[in-house]
Amino acid sequence: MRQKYAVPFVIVVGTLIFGVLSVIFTRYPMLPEAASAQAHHVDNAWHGLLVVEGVIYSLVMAFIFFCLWRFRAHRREEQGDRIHGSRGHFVEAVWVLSSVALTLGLAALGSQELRALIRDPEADIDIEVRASQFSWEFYYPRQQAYGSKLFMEIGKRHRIILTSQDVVHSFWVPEFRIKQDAVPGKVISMILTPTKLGEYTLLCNQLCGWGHTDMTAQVEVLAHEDFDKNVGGADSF
Ligand SMILES: [Cu+2]
Repeated sequence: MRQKYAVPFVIVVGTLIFGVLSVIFTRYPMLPEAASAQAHHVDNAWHGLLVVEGVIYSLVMAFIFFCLWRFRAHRREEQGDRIHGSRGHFVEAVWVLSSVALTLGLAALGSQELRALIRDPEADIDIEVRASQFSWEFYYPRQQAYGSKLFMEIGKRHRIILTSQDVVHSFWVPEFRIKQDAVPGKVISMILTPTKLGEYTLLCNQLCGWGHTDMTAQVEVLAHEDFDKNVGGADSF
């Protein structure tokens, strides 16, 4: 295959590879179901990144296949054709400038979604979440109730007020997407709005000691009446 076929080859084979990747990622999504109002901001950034990475990966792989074929060793030769010279400065300039543009573009996309996530700090329900090696405790100041299971009300904005008693932990419910570290000596808040009823698992997502993998808690998203029943009446649950 001649060198002049490099560009059409890379475009055609790259498109094929990207097509296959798109089918795989669409049929087997990597993210669990989204169950919070904030999730789509994270998903937008994730999918944007995935598309950009998919395009670059496909083009690079297609170019590698072209080079493997074009510069292979022929019979009785120990080495394939040597590459004499290159487009030098032009190729380098294109590579550097497109990398800078890509990095800035992705940073802009990420910061736009991040700004949308932290824009409105108003909340309907406050929950103090205390992390310690290796358990979680939840306290509802308005109801003066506490417990080891996190109850949330569907459609309401919850202010999760995170503290840690010892080392750095991290609050993460994969279906809600947002992850926030709990840092000793600091009070850190984030807003979560669950949008689907059901049970989920809260994981600690920061290696915090021997019991780290067991540092989980049940999360239940309830309708208004059930939430009041579970949190309102009792001092602890
Ligand atoms: Cu941990």
